[in-house]
Amino acid sequence: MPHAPSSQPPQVVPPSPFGPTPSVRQLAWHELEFYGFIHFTVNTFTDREWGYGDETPSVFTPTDFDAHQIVETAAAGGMKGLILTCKHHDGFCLWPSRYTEHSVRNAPWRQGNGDVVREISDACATHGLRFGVYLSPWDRHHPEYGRPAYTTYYRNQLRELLTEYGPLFEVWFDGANGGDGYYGGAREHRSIDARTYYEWERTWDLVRELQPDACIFSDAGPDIRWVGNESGVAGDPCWHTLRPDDLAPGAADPGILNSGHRFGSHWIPAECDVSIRPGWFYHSAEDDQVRSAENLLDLYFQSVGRGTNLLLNLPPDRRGRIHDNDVQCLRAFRKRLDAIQRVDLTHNAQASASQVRGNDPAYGPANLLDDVPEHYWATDDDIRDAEVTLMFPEAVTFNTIDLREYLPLGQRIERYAIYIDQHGHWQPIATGTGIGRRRLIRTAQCTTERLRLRVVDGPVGPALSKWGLYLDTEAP
Ligand code: FUL
Repeated sequence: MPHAPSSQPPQVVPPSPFGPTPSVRQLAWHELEFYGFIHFTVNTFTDREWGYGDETPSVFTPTDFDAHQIVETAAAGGMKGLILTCKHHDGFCLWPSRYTEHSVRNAPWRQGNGDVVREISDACATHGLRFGVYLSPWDRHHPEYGRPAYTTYYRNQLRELLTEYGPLFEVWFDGANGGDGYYGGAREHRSIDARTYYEWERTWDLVRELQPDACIFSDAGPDIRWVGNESGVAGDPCWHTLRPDDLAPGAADPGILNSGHRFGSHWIPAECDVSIRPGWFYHSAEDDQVRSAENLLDLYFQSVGRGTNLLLNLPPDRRGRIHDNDVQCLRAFRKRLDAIQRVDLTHNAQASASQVRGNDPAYGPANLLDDVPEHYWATDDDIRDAEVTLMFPEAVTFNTIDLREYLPLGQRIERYAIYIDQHGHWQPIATGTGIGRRRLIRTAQCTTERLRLRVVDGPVGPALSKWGLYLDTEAP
């Protein structure tokens, strides 16, 4: 029998959380889903991916830098924030740091009065995007790299970025570490112990102290983990939980990061970073190798659609703007995604469930359809096999399914199967493991008046907050 929407407060106590659960800052981060990376530095002008560290600041000569064009491009693509490479491995600083001469202060751009970090962070604020920073731990320019003096320098710079550019949503700590470099003229190989050299606990404490709402990203968390590849593809499943015991930035197993640990001790969800072009920095030779909108859509389904966030890199060109090919691609991608999600076909469905927690309508399956993220369908604690059925007044045609768990109660659902009613028989159309923040499922085009979701083998009963259904009319 269909259950009424949950307008009444619950009479029955909610399920206890299962395993680790997200912090408030992690929950806010999950909501972002899609945001951008901006890779920009001397490499843009030397045509390299990793500067050696001996580049002179005079090469940094954007001819028409336009933070608004960059941020507007991101916003039009549906990005909710931008993370800027304030300093990449070459050590050149995009802001006039007090602690080095190797910065925009000594570049011809804006007669040495420019500050890329300021302009991008201000433009983000103007256009309603969140702002985040990338500060490369590895510095191939600094003479003290590899010795204790450098880590003091690194934290001083971090402090500048944490205190002078407004609220940050994410601080990105790269795992790439050590190797050949200029190192103040030494031109040698320097290696460090990735686990101990940077004194990560101390460094992260600084972020907690100065930007308590910012999520800390590294290979191993503590808030967000790397997904283990740079191709934008999350594991299937990609659990939000991890046992980070043996992991450190620059010392983590990509396979483990890609899938997480089902019964991990910490909530450390994955982020998929990938570039819109082959390189992270702009190279004119790659102007005709910008991804297609269809390819971006596939990546979206393989990242956001597996519960992770998608961090897509847009490299500004030598003008200091996003190249038109990238702008067009991002726009086309957005148009395509919006068209898919425009109509949620469940809007006039009725939902019924095999079991509802304490028979309390506050936990009823209508919660899956009301678009209130705090409302969820839940069962009694001992239910390990449960079903929800959607009934439509007329047959609907769809090929895309959208499921979301209620994350404050942990990642609970193990396996799921979806069936359609074909002339009175339940026919399976999709099965899988793990739902989490979001599970987008592409199916063959189906037409039915009844649809069923079954969840089995969970360690506890489910807490599911959304079931959406779309028709992608341009599906390949
Ligand atoms: C890597 C770096 O080495 C690349 O240059 C890029 O910044 C990527 C996002 O992270 O570790």
